[in-house]
Amino acid sequence: MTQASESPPDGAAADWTIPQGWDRYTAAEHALWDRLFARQADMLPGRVVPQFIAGLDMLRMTQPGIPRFDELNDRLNAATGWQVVAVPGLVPDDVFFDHLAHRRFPAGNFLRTPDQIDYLQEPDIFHDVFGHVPLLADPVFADYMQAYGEGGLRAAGLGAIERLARLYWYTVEFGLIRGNDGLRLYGAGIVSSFGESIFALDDPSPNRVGFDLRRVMRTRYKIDDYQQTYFVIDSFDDLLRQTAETDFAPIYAALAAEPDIGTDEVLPGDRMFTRGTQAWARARAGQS
Ligand code: HBI
Ligand code: FE
Repeated sequence: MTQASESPPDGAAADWTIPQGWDRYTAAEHALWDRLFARQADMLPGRVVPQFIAGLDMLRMTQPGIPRFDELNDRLNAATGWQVVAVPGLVPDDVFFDHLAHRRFPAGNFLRTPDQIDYLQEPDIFHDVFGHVPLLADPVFADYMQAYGEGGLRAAGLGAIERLARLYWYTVEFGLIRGNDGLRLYGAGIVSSFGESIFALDDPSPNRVGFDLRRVMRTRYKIDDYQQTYFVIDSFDDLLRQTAETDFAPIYAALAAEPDIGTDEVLPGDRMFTRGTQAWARARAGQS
């Protein structure tokens, strides 16, 4: 992911947090949030994991306008002990992990501009709050996110942050989950994107592969296009069990001897849900 500079900008606390500054959002920004919200909320039922919709309802995120973090936090804290804190943008890895380990989710306080409605690189408040926060109201996913932060702090000491960044990417940001009636979305990078919410589930291009911790930690990722491979978990319980109850140090040591796996590669041991055509990625490559 993008590197952030090492010391907090002017006006930010030592842990990089800033006030949300809710009063500064303009009417046009509230209207843009509502437009983004309506577009996703209309499409996601039947496509997203049910816990996501339950979280939107429980946190009253269905009310119009950009949410106030203080109100959101009253409900979120009651549900799982998590809270949302405002940050100016990407924060350094160790700062990010420390917040998660303490059940604080750092969210950008700014909203994208209308010309960035479908894509922007820095995580804004729509991605961070609409995409990430609903699942923080789910007790099992909430524990996974804390365990991820704790694992990140340990990984930093072992020089293995890139391994954990891949795990985050392919679960928290771009994960798919098995439902009773087919695959469902849960990754925040997908559910906050109109195009990828369709692509990740319905397009014949990408591979959809059963989640395997070591496999995921060896797999590179793309940050500037739809994913070429999505990994499918069985349940949040299973994800939590495979990570929180695993000692990563010996895995990092073993993986050091193994080559990285390309973004579109399929391995003999992969549990395939879909073998993708990669037509999308090939067409993109042909354009440039
Ligand atoms: N900072 N604000 C913010 N949001 C992120 O998702 C984020 C970050 N800093 C580091 C980071 N993510 C990743 O590099 C880690 O997940 C590895
Ligand atoms: Fe994110």
